[in-house]
Parts: sequence; C-alpha cells; structure tokens
Amino acid sequence: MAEYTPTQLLALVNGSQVSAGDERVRAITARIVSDLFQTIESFQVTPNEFWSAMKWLTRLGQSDLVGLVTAGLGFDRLLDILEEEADEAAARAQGTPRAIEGPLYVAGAPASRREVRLDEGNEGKGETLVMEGRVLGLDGKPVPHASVDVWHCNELGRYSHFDPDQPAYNLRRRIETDAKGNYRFRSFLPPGYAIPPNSPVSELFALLGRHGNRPAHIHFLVSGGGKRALTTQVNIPGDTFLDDDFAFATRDGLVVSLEKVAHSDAYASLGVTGPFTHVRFDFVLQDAVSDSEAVPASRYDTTHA
Ligand code: MBD
Ligand code: FE
Repeated sequence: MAEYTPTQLLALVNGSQVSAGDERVRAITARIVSDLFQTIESFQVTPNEFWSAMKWLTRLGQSDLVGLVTAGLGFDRLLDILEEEADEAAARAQGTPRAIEGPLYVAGAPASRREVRLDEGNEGKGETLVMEGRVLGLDGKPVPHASVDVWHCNELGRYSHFDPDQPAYNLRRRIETDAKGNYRFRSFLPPGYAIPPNSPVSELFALLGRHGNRPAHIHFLVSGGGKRALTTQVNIPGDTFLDDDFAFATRDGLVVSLEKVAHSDAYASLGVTGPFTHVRFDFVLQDAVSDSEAVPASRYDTTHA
C-alpha cells in the first residue's frame, strides 16, 4: 500500500500507537531502533549479517549467557559508575566500593551464624584461606546480625548451579554476623574465571579480539541493620588479569592483602590446623535513604525492578 524511505519507515515504527502504552518504554525503544537503523545503513549490513546476528542473539539467550556479554561489554560496571555518580551528586558518603554482582549469583545459600566452612565438600583443594572481618556502618560501629552472602568459583574456575558437575550451593554460603558484626569463613583461594569456550560469548569476544578472563575474586552481598545493601567483590593480589579484567570490575580498595600464617589455634572450629592464608576485610555499609535500599537487591530479584 505504501512505499517508504528508511526515514519514513523509522518514523512509522516509532510513531505507530493504538493505545497510550508506556511513555518511557516507547522513548527508549524509539532511540534503540533509530540507532540500529542508522548502524545498519552506515555499515551497509547485509541480510546475511543481520540474520546471523539475530541467530547469535537467540543462541545467547537459549544458553543463558546474556549476563556474560553485558559484563564483558561494560554495562554492569557502567551501572555501578552511574550509581556512584548519583551518590556524589547527592553528597552521600561512600562505604566499601561496590563491584558488580555478575551473572552467577544464586539466592538461598545455606546460612550459619558468625562462621562457616564455605569449602565444605572441597577438602584438600587449593590453598587454605581464612577470611574474616566485620560489617560496619559509616560511623565505624559494627552491624550486628548482618547478612554476608559469599560465593566463588571452584578450582576449575566454574560456579555451582551453572556447572552441572557441582552439588547444589557448592562454594555458596550466607553468614550472619555476631553481635559485634564479626564474620569469618574458611575456604580456598579460588583461581580466575574464563568465559566458556565454544559458546556464543566466546564467538563474540574472539571476533572483538578480546580475551574473556577475570582475575581471581570472591563475591559478596552484604546487608543488615537498615544500612544500604552492598554488592561487591574482593580480588586476590598477584593475578595476571588484575588490571585487565574482562568484566572491568576490579577496583582500588578491593584487592585484599594476603598474610601467610604457619600455625594458629584460633580457627580450630573451622578445622584449620596447618598453614593457611589469612585475609582481614571489613565491609562498610552506606546509610540507606529508603527502605528498599536496605534490601539486598540482586539482579535476579524482580521485585526490585
Ligand atoms: C564472573 O565470575 C563474574 O564474576 C562476572 C562479573 C562475570 C563473569 C564471570
Ligand atoms: Fe565471579
């Protein structure tokens, strides 16, 4: 019925409306479609290229790997940067720096009080780690009975739940701090992470000429005492990829110091007898300015959309 130039078509796509719809969704969609029309035109993207890209997107979604691409293309870090810029604009004091959740968190890990063996079922793997510290407010006062969710990859760089070869909640635990805000756990020093080979993600990064490695790290989700919930990671020093993280998530202030200890009786309850590596790290939580900020807002929790 009608013949369109690309510009006329774009105006129709973005302007067609039979009901009010949602103003924000309409505006954002219009911008994205406009940018993609323009990209296709200026790069003279062929039908084959376009449809193979759409097939790639389909495979990416089917393999549940979207979150690796968002991390590798900087979107996750961008959201953290923007949150911090908003804090600065509002003159909000910073606590422990935030770091991206990443796509590999699983809620509902087994909980325990004050201490835990995160490495339960992984005896003898890696170098023994004891990490301990407190959860504090900006005023330096401890947060009693705070919740510290902790997770890291196994000795092969893989995360339970996403790796069918690991038991449920392997290397995932939740610790409730004691009345003085203390937590501690035993585990092993995890290796770094690499994106799965032969996957839609590795296909993209090969074409971009980029590697898909993350330096060794441990994830945390910390909340309690009505403070602002914190999502962060600590990095283990000495890793080749510390300043070359595929997910751009490493930060000053989050690289821990390792202390080699030959012997201590202080961690008998965690079964520590021989030499181990000790890390001390306190998490400092910002004050919350709303109730929702105090709730640990995982990206998988759609109630916080
Ligand atoms: C990870 O282990 C991770 O933490 C992130 C952010 C992205 C990919 C893999
Ligand atoms: Fe990770």
